[in-house]
Amino acid sequence: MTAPALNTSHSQAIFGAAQALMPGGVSSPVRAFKSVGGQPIVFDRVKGPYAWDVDSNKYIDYIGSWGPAICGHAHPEVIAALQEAIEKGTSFGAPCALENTLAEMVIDAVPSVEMVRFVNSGTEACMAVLRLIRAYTGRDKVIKFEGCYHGHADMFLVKAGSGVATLGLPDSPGVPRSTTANTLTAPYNDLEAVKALFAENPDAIAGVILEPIVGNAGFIQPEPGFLEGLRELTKEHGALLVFDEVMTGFRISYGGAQAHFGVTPDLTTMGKVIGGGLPVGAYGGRADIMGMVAPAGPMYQAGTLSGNPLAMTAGIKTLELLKQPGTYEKLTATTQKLVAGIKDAAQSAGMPITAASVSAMFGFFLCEGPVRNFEEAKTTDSERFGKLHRAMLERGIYLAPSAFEAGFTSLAHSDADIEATINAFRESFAAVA
Ligand code: HOZ
Repeated sequence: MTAPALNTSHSQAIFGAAQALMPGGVSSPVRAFKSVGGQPIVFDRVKGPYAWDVDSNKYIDYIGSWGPAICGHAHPEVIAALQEAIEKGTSFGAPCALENTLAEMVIDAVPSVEMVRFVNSGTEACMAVLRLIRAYTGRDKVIKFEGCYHGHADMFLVKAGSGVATLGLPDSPGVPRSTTANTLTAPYNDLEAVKALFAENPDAIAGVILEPIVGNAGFIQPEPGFLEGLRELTKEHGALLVFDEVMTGFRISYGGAQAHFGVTPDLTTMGKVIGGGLPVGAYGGRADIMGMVAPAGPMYQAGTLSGNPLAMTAGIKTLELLKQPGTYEKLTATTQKLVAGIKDAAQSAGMPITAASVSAMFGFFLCEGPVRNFEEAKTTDSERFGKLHRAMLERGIYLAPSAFEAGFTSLAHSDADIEATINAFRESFAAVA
């Protein structure tokens, strides 16, 4: 069925004007729609599972601000808590009791976390955790995986996922070779490659960092034994294991991917959900390692807005909502229904697909699969994905504008929303087949 024409004239005018004001017209690359063609829509407001653009078009949103909106956008309880908190000020630059509350909640929930430091973004958390593992072990090298994204700090911009993968960029200019000389890479799900790196670099590797479920090269799950193998290997070589749970923290389960898989790293980075939609990141882990962080120890890291009362308030309220019984069962059922519908719709249109979900995180690739690493992810039909993305947008569905980003559902997505989305997939797959 042909979709009604989408009028995005106001979006186009605003994005046009933005070109002269901000590089590429955006504050972060993927949202510019470069890899899917067409122009981005400009948002006006969000509520529950929906987003409205400046032309008053309504979309069912599967990005959720790239993860934070797990309870639905602008949840009334989060908004009410923020309204109360804002009366007391927006930033103290001094200790506040709310930090203790959120820290206790994170420590209670996440198996690896005995102490935590709040920062303002996932990038900041990963940057700091790398300094920390180097400080603690006295070693310089780190292993990361191809297609994993740990923010845009220099030493992680090697075979990185997210926008780097979306735009097909080589490793970024401006990053000195000397900075990335200590960043070693391996294919995801390849324990033998990691073993080889440890053998080639005896007593030199500070740690291994990974997304325990990849969300920045599309959605890729760890194969059975992979996380366990990394846990053993790091222990054996006196290196630290770091889970980057910026996407998966409080999304895969209340205790994150580490609770879901039963593998406890030494350190964890977080972001997105723990900020309830405000800018927050955090890193935490074993108390003896966290004791290295200034002012308890010598490893320096600081931030003027870190632990600010608004971000803490939104995070606390969001975690309180997530802690209610049945939350993750509901998220899982919603997402499984969506993914089953996507698969069925693609198959009915005779299109190759591989799709999966865990809890409120999902993804699909337009290829036969299986997809176990970034090389295999790249076999997805990106050109057709671009057309599919446009067809879905015309039918009121807002998907990540990249074949290499995961999708996110929320507690606010109803059965009717999922059914409407599956119908849109049916029509869109047929339209682009
Ligand atoms: N790095 C985020 C996606 N994994 C944000 C993308 C954007 O807003 O451009």
